[in-house]
Amino acid sequence: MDKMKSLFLSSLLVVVSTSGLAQNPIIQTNYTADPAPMVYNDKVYLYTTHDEDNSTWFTMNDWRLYTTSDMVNWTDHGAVLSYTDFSWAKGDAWAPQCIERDGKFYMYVPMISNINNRGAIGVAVADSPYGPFYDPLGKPLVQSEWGDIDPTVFIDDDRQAYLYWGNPNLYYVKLNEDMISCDGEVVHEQMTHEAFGERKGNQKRPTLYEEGPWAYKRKNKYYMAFASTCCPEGMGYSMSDSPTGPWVYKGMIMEGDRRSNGNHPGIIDYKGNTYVFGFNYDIHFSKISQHYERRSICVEKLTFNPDGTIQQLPFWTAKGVDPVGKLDPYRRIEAETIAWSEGLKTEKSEAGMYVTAIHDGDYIRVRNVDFKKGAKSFEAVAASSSSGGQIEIRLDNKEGTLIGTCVIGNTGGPESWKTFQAQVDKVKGVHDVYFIFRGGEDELFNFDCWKFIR
Ligand code: FUB
Repeated sequence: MDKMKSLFLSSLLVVVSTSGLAQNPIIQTNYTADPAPMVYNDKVYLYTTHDEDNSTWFTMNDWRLYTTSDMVNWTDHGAVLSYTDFSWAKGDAWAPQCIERDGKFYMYVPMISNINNRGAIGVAVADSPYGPFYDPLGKPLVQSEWGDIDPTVFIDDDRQAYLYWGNPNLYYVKLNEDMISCDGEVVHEQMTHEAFGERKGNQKRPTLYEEGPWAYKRKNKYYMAFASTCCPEGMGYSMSDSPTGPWVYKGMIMEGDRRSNGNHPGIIDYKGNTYVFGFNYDIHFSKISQHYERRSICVEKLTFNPDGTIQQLPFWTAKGVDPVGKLDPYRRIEAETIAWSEGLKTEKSEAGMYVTAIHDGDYIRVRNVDFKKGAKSFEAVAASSSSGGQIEIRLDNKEGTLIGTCVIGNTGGPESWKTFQAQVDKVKGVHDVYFIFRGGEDELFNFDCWKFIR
């Protein structure tokens, strides 16, 4: 990938809001990029790439999944696919997209192929959006001599599926109904100024199209959003009356900004709104001023003009988007369901996901918790090989009303789970809930799930 790293970024130190009111970036426990949101059965499934914590360049080994039903509380499902699941791949688990067809889930992923040492696109299939995904082909779906990255997949209303991809050119091919074979030849889109805008001073990349295409349809208009120019990358888009073009460049969804070297649009309609996902480097820059590829996914709401064009957004706001649902606290909520957190990591064991690396002062915020039936007590499933700690339960902000404290003791091991209970003060209505972790200097405990009892 032809990316000039912007050295000036190393002097930028971005301060992520620690007020507990921030909503962007939406994932704080891992570095995530290249958002691929999918709506299925009234839920958003967000497939992501994953920059390793120590990544200095694009150190990316697997694809992760996060889900939400309210656009603010995101549940971490960990890695659902890795490049090691493809016998022909040797690394670089880059921008994916997953789509459902007739009850099966198809994930298109670019990797470096060990056949010709270049980027190639594979497909993995599962019976559930959570996986397990497997490689039905045992070879790339698309492999050319020029290197192929950033697939986006789209099924039109007539059920014809299309796969688009490419940097610095845009290609597409029709997919057969089986979704794992191509119908006909690969088409190289005409990279004209009219189609993708004009970039000045770069003969190899004459248009604003850089990479990361995202195909989307609304009211019979086709949209091709893409990471635009480099670097920094913004997000541009073109429109067409057909999924195969001709495309007409319409402008920027978001201008490039020094706070984000890269970008990568993912667009969905959900609960009456349209959302665009992308990423910035805020969490990374809040820790270290050196520029590395450690990115964090953000989301904003899109607004359309009557002619279908998109109103340009400012750079990612800290506020992000408003909730479009409420959290039911009387059912088991996974601890890794998080609107905002500080200091925490998540881990996957055979028993499932849990929150770990919990130290004194770290916290989780969950939003829009609906205490419509009140609550008498709180229950947490946790495990500790140390002396444990406490979970302070506070309402509406980090220093808000303390309604209870759940004491977590030693359980005999980091995955020896036990249920702990605490009485809570009277609570009614809809609140943001903060779990503030308290204890000694060492790691306190691992946190699996929680609920309130009426
Ligand atoms: O994340 C690795 C690569 O960087 C993606 O494939 C591109 O879209 C860019 O985001």
